[in-house]
Amino acid sequence: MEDRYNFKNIEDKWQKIWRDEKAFKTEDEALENKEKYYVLEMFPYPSGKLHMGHVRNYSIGDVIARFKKLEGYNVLHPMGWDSFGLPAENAAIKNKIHPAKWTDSNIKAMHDQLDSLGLSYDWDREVATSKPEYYKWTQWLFLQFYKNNLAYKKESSVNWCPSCQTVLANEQVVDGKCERCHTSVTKKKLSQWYLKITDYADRLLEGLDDMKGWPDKVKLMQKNWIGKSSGAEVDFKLKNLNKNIKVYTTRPDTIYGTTFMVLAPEHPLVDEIVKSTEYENDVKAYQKECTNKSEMERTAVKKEKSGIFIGEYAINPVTNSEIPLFISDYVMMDYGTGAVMGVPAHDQRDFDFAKKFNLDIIPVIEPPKDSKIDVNNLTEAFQAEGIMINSGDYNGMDNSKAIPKIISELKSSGLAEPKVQYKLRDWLISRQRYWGTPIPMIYCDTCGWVMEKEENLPVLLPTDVEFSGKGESPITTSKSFLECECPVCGKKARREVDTMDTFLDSSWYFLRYSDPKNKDNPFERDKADYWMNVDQYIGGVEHAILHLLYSRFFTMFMSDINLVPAKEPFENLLTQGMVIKDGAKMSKSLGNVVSPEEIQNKYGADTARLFMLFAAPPEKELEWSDKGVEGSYRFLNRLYRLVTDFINESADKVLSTKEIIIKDDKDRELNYILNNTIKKITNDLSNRFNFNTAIASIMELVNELYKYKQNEGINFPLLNDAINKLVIILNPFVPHITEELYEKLGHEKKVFEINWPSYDENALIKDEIEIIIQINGKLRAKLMIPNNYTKEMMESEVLTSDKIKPFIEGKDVVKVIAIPKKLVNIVVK
Ligand code: ANZ
Ligand code: ZN
Ligand code: ZN
Repeated sequence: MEDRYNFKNIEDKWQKIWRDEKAFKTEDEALENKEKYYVLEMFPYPSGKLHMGHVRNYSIGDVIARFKKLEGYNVLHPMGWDSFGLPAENAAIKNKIHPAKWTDSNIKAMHDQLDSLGLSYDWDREVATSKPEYYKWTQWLFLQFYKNNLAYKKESSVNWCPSCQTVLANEQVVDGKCERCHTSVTKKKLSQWYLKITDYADRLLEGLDDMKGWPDKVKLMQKNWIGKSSGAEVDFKLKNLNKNIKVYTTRPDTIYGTTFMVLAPEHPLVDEIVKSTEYENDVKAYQKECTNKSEMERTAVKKEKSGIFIGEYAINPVTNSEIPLFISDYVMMDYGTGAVMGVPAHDQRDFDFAKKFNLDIIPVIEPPKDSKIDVNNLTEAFQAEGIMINSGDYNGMDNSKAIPKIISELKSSGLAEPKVQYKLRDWLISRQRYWGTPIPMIYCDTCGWVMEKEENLPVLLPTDVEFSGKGESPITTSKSFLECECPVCGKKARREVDTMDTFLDSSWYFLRYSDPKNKDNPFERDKADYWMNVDQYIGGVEHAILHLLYSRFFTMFMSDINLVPAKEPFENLLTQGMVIKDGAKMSKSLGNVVSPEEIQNKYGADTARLFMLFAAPPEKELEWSDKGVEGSYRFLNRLYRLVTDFINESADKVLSTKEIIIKDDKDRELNYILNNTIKKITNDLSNRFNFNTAIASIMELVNELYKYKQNEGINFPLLNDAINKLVIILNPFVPHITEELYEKLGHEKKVFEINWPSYDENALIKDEIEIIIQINGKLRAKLMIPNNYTKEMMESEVLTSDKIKPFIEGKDVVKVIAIPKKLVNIVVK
């Protein structure tokens, strides 16, 4: 009877068994006293369709989860949905369907797709951030931030996407454009909620040092984002107005070279300086020009500098010279003091500015003697270290040594303070959208902003809203939502209509999985204690900064208020590479998308998984290849044939694996390859996630098994052992076909119920050498022994050898001298 690999039947069958038997349900530690392992893939936005990037991400996670379970860990491997966000709202406007309905049907569709890939999730722990049971706790957490003075409302000029009609965080503005719709971002004054992540800047930075399990590139990106720098704030007197202006500089050593000063156009002193002067109108016009520019545009290093003189001078505190005052868009108001001392000789932006406005360039640091730079005729700023010149008493000193000296000298005259600065800004969390977590705050004319009472949470999203796509957030069209009672004085009040940035939802979901159904708390402390940290987190590198930084911030805060033990959420991080085709990321606009369904229908989920895992190491880009997919499919067919043929051929054989006797070299060779493969896979899966090389060596094992079967006198117990173990070690990669084959091999237990095979170190000793055996100094025999045998092992091997027995039988062995790799001399009487 021909038995062909029918992936469709096999995959449906095993998915049903896993579902029905709740094969991957996780027990809390109270029930099972096992060591835990928490593996997590970044949860998706429920767009309705999986793409290849998802398949790759989840296949990687699934291998780890299944492997750890086989190793005997109590594995937590959950999945959920980052289900708030703009697409649902846009769909509501376009298709007249409520965002909740649209989201729910997408979740269902994607859940089915995940199941069809055979992913080993504990679906009993599924969470969706847009469900009231979940966002109740996001709101509760917001209130904890508020109570701890880490949430505040502030009027500010914000990034505004005119097309999405919402505020964007700096991080969501890419090259001056909206990250989502690519419309140019403008500025708008709005009163917004912020979380004070800057209070945690130092801890977020220092924490990185201990995070051995994170890729260096991700840590560096976070470090740069936090952007700690140290320097000083220095006071410059104004010539006419009786005021000082503070600048922030990281290079006080260059102060003698300061030939002008630049203020941000928004600097509060500008209006006062130009009021009723001839400069007033031009300055106003320039300021207006700047308002619509993004930070990215303004600070680009290469761009042509613009600016305007504002009719005032400052006094350089060390040279007493008068320096002209400008405004320019390259100085940002929200960094440092919003004012810089212009040192054109040593700062490129200042250099460009000085060239444009014909300002003095005074070098104060000398390039090394052997360099070609003419310090009195610079063609660009000299930004490196060197010896001080044109700097009074500091001449001749290393510039780095001068920094603290100049700071302390200025400090003693009350003109400077050492200062540490961060690039990191507070996190703007208000969004003028409907489909997000309502911010649980209430405005009362008498009491101001007050918190909704915790017992009234969740503040539910209203349903009586219109999705017109125009103007303000749809939430503002709901009467029932807006009007409420002040929780403090009971008077009529109104609710905050902004919802939260969805990054808040995803900043704590990994904790909710530890106790997803809890109605009284975000999670039980005990459960978080047991499950945290996430042992292995897997996701795209595009989340290196925002999601991963915010999650760290949330976790630190929750640890400060004793909600969680861990200060860091993710022990190990794997950032998987992109899936590309024809050299570019798969995308609709390029028309190079291959859908997972297409591949699954043609070849099955196991083939799709195997291809993804085999084609490249997880961190690297994966180039799509139809040939590669076919190759993976052929391999699975070959595997299927190998095992089913073996079952037929061995039907009448005794196959006890307890007693495997290695009879000859070909047995020894196979046993070696088998154990070596298990060892390699175990290492590859435990430490490095080198799935591609792991799979390559399993393929090699399959080749060897085919070869072995060609031999005369097959050792069936050995072959049986090898084939059983082959099926188990392939299981994490291709779970359906291996469960099927394991069942065909006659096992009652399923692979998900058994243990990972161990390997036999002895079988790995392969290289043998010939040694000489002497009896009383005379050569009597030669013997093959493993080349790494110790003296003791040689001795016992030789004394029990059939070749030697005749020489020593009935005699007294007085002495045995063994020289490793060479000879054994036996002295007998
Ligand atoms: C004088 C100087 C001389 C500077 C020199 C640099 C080199 P980081 O390291 O990023 O913190 N700066 C200060 N505030 C600014 C603002 N609001 N907008 C734009 N630029 C600002 O950079 C600090 C340096 O950036 C400061 O040191 C200042 O220029 C400028 F040879 O002061 B420096
Ligand atoms: Zn937009
Ligand atoms: Zn009130």
